[in-house]
Amino acid sequence: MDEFPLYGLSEEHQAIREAVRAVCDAKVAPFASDVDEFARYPREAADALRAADFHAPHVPEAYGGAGADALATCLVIEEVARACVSSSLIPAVNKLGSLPVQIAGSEELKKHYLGRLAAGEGGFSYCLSEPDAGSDAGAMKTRASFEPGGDGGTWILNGVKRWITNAEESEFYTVLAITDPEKKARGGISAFVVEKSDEGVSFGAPEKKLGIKGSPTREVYLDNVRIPASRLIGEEGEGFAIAMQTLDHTRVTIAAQAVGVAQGALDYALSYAKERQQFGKAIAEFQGLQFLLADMGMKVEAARQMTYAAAGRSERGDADLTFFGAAAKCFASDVAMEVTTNAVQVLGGYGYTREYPVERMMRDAKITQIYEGTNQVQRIVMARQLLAGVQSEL
Ligand code: COS
Repeated sequence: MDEFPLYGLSEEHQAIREAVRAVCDAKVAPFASDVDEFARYPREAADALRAADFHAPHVPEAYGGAGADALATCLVIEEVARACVSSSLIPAVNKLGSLPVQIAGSEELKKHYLGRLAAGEGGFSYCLSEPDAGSDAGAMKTRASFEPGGDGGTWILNGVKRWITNAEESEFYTVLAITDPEKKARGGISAFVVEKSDEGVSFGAPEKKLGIKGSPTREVYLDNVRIPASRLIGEEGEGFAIAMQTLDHTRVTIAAQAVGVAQGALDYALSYAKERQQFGKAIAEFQGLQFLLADMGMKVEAARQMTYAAAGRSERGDADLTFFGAAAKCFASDVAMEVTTNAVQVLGGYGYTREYPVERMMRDAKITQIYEGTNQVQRIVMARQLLAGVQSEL
């Protein structure tokens, strides 16, 4: 009951929002345009988030982390995305990459890797997708074969992972690989922790993207990478289920990112509309524009409420999280695309130039409809849940 007093944020959650916003106003927003313009890593944001312990807030206190719950983690990501979407991928992808360890890893793996992540010794990326395995994640070809021997044996990984956010920047990688080609997604895929420093790990050139230009996206090459058996996450064959369970939780964080960028664009459009004079008055006084702004505000708020509701389910591990994670991500990202596009419209010709931030926000928003499962995949996930009778009891 304390979590959502009178269906609002607790004082603790509000305080977290204010604290992140202060960091973002001072150390993230001022660099957002430069980061985009030069497609450079948001080093200032990374340092500031690390200093304030917002770089991987989800890591439990038991492993040296800030111990933020799912809603607090969403608030961090939302606020960072409001200032700079590229920077918001730091806390978001650190959660995505490390959640498999947190969900299914041995105590030894958790202590070692969650501890190092929390301490700022390296970021964590997630390697599921491949050149020919995007929506059809089960079609992956990366192979892990086992070689028995002293100390429990060795896993040898070979393959190519594509679209890996923060690749090369991160020290740690959760890698999904085939361990039984007959079974594939049904018991034939396993999850492993790979380190950047492992022999045989290398990276492709950064992708030249439409948006989130400050967040490096590269291929990850695994060429006879030999890792100890202790780096297997969970049991052999559990990898696909762990990967899907992870996405159930982290799709909520993408929804938060989408809400953040939409709010950033709305804030800018509102202040511009009050300043910009045409026909002798501020354009905010025209009802046609007011209707547009009202729709933007209404949709951002609906997306936010859905995201927070999904975050509550993520924190509690409710049975309908799969539906809510997909629904929040799909709805919020569609709203982000619409609201950022309309923010460009409010600014007219100015909005179409790089002198103003809304075109960056529009380009950044687009990815939220694509990654962590396209919105078409989200609709497949939702429909399956509905047809299976897994629905909210609210
Ligand atoms: N939680 C736990 N386990 C799950 C799960 C979930 N949400 N969803 C699936 N699984 C497990 C199940 O155990 C299932 O086996 P059973 O049906 O025998 O129980 C197994 O995984 C295979 O699931 P499914 O049959 O649904 O797999 P499909 O190949 O049909 O794929 C989709 C389903 C398309 C939904 C899935 O591949 C997907 O989410 N694709 C998008 C991937 C993605 O988000 N990529 C972005 C990469 S991260 S940037």
